[in-house]
Amino acid sequence: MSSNGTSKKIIAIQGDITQQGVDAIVNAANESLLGGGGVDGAIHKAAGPALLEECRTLGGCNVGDAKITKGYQLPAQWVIHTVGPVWRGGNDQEDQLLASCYNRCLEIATEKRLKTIAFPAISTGVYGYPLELATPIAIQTVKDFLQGNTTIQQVIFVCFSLDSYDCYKHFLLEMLPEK
Ligand code: AR6
Repeated sequence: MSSNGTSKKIIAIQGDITQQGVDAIVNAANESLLGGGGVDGAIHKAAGPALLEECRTLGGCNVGDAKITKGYQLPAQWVIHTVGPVWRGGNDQEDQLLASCYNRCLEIATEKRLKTIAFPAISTGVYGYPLELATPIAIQTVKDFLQGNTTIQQVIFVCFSLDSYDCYKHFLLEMLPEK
């Protein structure tokens, strides 16, 4: 499932983000940056203990912000750790904070002159953000960012479940109809 409105590509796949051979994968972390469950646990397990050692030097991360580390044993060269908002019903700036996560990751990737980046569905697991509300924010934020000045050529949304893949397919068709 892909869209090619410009030469920069946005695609969704179903898979495991730890297997992606891109320049950077994004981790849906927590404010401590010291690991956890979900995609965070999977990334730390696949990267090996050196990732946690580097994360310990970062001093945590605020909600809506991001920090970069090396990828260690991952096929990806870099990991960009971001902290999504916990869903509290929608009146606690969740949408702005979620958009900020995507923007900060893309800014950091651009500063490093990276070309390819893979995102998980930030906040839609343990943090409880409804997938059908989070997905259009993810797509719109990436689409807007790619219209500006960036080295990024390809953004991959890596969907762990079939449900999330179906959701991304639906919104990509609706929001990026030029295919
Ligand atoms: N590849 C891609 N996506 C995955 C993978 C994977 N290997 N594993 C899970 N997902 P979550 P959050 C999907 O809970 O909601 C952690 O404990 C998952 O299906 O990982 O931002 C952190 O330390 C879901 O769609 O992250 C924090 O404490 C998406 O990744 C907290 O969870 C995000 O689910 C962050 O919660």
